[in-house]
Formats: sequence, structure tokens, C-alpha cells
Amino acid sequence: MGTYDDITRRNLLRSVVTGAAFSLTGCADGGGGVNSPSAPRGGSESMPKANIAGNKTAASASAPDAKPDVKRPNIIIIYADDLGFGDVGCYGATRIPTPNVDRLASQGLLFTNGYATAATCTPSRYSLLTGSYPFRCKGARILPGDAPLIIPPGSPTLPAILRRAGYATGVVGKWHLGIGRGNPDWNADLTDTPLDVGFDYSFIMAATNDRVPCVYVEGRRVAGLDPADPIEVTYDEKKAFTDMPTGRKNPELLRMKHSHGHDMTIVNGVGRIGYMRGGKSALWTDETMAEVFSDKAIEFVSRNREKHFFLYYALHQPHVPRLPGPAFAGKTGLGPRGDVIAEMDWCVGRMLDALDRLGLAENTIVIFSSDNGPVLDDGYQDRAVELCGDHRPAGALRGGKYSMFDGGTRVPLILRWPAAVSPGETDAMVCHMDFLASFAALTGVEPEPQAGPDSLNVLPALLGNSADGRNELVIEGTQGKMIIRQDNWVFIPPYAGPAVATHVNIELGNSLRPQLYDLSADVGQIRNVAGQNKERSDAMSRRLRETLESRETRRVD
Ligand SMILES: [Ca+2]
Repeated sequence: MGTYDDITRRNLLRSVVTGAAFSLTGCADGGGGVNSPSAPRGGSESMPKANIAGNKTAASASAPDAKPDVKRPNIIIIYADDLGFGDVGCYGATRIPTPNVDRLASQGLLFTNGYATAATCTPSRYSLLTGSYPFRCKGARILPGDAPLIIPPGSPTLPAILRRAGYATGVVGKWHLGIGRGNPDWNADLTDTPLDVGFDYSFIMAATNDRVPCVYVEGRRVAGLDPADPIEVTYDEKKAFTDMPTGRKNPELLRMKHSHGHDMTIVNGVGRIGYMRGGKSALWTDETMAEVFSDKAIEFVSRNREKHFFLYYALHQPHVPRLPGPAFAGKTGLGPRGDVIAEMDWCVGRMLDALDRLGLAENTIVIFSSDNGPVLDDGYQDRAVELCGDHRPAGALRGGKYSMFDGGTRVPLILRWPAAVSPGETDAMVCHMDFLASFAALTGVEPEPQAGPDSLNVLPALLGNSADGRNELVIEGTQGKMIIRQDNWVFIPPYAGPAVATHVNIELGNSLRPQLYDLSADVGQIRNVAGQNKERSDAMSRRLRETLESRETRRVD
């Protein structure tokens, strides 16, 4: 039922900790280990001790939900951007200090089978908020910064459901699910914003930190905008603003050069995707973004400390461009990618400290996870590849961002709730998409009939009361390519296309042969056993097709 046996689990974690056995294609030297890795600081010492047996025992003996005397908790989801399974200490990283994420793990439940639904941002985030597979929404693909909102206003989203439960709801950070109805006017009140899909408060960047418009949007307005200097945005090269410097025409103005793409309008000395002009007073400074978002997130919590609240705190790290604040520049020796992960950890620590200070830590669920797997060179020459050394961003997993292999979607996932959840580890398979049904159950709200068509109530697994989560998950790589995991088996149908995305140097999973992997024996997905297991492959292929043709999966198990 979606679990590893203990031996396999130990092997998984050991291989993550030591960096042995499996190779991440996206890493410069593949972690081959010319030099001996240093002692695993983040390994056996900071790794929460295995408590799987205890969790399994608890599952058979206790009710699935929280202890009856525990009040409904606040909920904070801290969602990193492109952070890999092996990028933080509690998952085995030794080169990047992440004491705050490790603290969260040591006080909470660490998942070894926590999944996003997709290996890229927009579809993954769509699933988190809607409880729906991204293939049900045509627009759920990597969006430009002026794309329309892909979640219909008024939808029964995770925040909307929690609002019905009486929660104050807020989003701070990266959005990337579209705003408006197409070509929005950034100088007026915006429509179709997070405020229209369940959030009471919103302070966001519209898309990503490498896309225009490079401004913050608070509520319905661009923050800090001077009406005398209106913003114009286009993603159409034919309409590009000829008076504005671009990375392509004016490389001498860049302080971080692009490696692929990212050669359009220059903002803050960095070429972006898309074209913009105007809005000078509202432009963000990349180096202060962590602090800006952190302040807004903590303000939201503080402002709502007397109520129940739900905060979706979507960090921008370690997505490109990686420009840490001065306190973190050069801190890790892994270049900007390592430095912004250290900065990300600082953001987590600031939030945890704020919860302590406000007396909210005990009854607040804090979830930490990532929207998809890791990538090194994602478009800027920031030496992420050259300085990676023996750090393994995806740990023992194969592939990374964009990939159908597990490195694309199996991500760090930690849940801390001191009032109700015992610290430990679990190998239950859970997905971000399941938060909707699970937290509806936790807060006593009946979701609308159309809500969360693929969201399963896995609350017992999320709270460590059961080792059984979901036993099946359909996962999207890029370009709408789907695979299926059932228990410990992964089936990848034949797909045309390059085996490796050369610009990012990541294995995508494309092959003209069907692929079947047994994760219980082969977590690195190196032995394709489809040939020896034709019956299973065929059955999983059929099941995948059925799922793609279905209207919902929540009632099918
Ligand atoms: Ca991402």
C-alpha cells in the first residue's frame, strides 16, 4: 500500500545521505565521488529517528483524526520553488546548511514519499490549490506572466473551503496561476486574482522571478506603483518595447548573464522572460525579495493570531534568477543556488520564530514542501553546475525538474503539528493534491460536490496515524506526458522525444519502449523491468489511460 519495507526505506535514506549509488544527470560531476564526501552532518545526526513501526501500530489502534481535545489548528504551507529531494539536511544534504528546515523535521513528520503532481510549477500549484489533476485543466502549463487565471473565480479551492471553516486565508509569494482574463491592465484594479479563488489576503508576484512584470501585487493593485509611470507588459516579440534594453541587445548591462532564454527586458541588471516598461517605483529588487515576502507572511500570521488562519507561503527560492541578499551571498560555496537555499532556510526559521513568539507554534500545522524537483542551469550563468560538487539536489532519485522520473515530483515534505503529531518519519505516499480533502476533514467542512475531484482524504497518513496514504498517483512530466505510480511500481508509457533536455541536462524519461520500475528494489529507476512484467505494465498502462479519461478519481480506489 504505497510503502517501502524497512530495509528499502533505510537503503533509500542511506543512499541519500551518502550520495552513493545513483547519479543525477543534472549535476556537473554526477556526484561520482572523486573526493570522499564529508561526514553526513545532515544525515544520521539530524535525521529524525525512524518511527515507522510506531506509526503503523498507531494506525490500527487509534482514530484517524486529531486527538479530540485538540482545537482546530492554524495551517501554513511553506512551498519552495524547484527544491529537490536531496537539497536539505534532513533529506541528506551535507553541503548546504538548513538548520531551520531540519528543526522542523526533527519536531514533525518527515515523508519519504511526498509528491507534487507535476514536474513544473503551474500544474503542480494548480493541483495543490484545487485538489485536481492538472490534466483536467488545459491552461495548467508553464504560464507567461500575463496569462489569465486558470482557476475559475468562485471555485471550491483549498483556501475557499478553509474560509468556509472560518479561517482567515492568505497567500504570500509566488503565484504563477495567472491573473485577469488575458492581457490585464496592471495599472488598474486587477480582476481574477487570488482574492477571487478563496484568499482574503494576497501579496504575490504574478508569475515567477524570471518573468515580467517584475512587481509585487497586493490585493488587486500593483504595490508602490506611480500612476504617472504606468506599466506595460507583453510577451509578443513583435510588440516588444524598442526603447527598453534587453539581454539580447544589451548584454553589457547584465550583471547575471543568461545561458538560455531570459534575454528580454532587463530589470535590476537581469534579463527576464517577457517585455515590460514603466512602473519604475514598483519594480522589485531580487536581493530583498526574501525579506519582503517573509515580512508579509509574518504580518499576516500576526494580524490573524486571534483567529484560525491558513497561509500559503510560496517561497521564490531556489528558482532562477538566484540573487540572495547580502547576508547569504557566498555563504555555501555552492554558488547562488546553494546560497538561496540557505536564505530559504532563514525564511523558514523566521516564520518558526514568529510562531514561537506569538505563542502559536503548538497548534499550528506547518508544512514544508516544494512544487517540483531540482534543476541546476535553468537559464542563467550562475555556476550552479560548476559548483555543485558532490551535492546531489535530487538525492538518490533519477531526473529532476521537467522529468517523468521520480526526481521531478518526489519532493521534501514535512508536517509539524506539536499538539497532535509525534515526530518521526513515514513512507506513506501522499500528494499535495490531497491537502484539500484532508484539511476539509480535519476542519469539519464538507467539500462541495465538484471540489477536489482527485483529492483523497489521507489525514491519518498526514498526521502519522497510518502508514497508508494513497496507493496510486498519476504524475505529469512536461508537455502533458503522464506516468503512473501504483504502490511501489512506476510505469512510464512509450514517449517520443529527447532522453535528456540538453539545455538543463536533465533526463526527461522519454523512451520509445515502455518502462517499469520497482521502487522497492530500485529507487534510482535504473532497471527497466517492463519486459519481465508485461502483464503488470499492460494493466498499469490501461489504468493510466482510464484515469486520463475519467472525471474524478477520489471515489475510485
Ligand atoms: Ca517550480
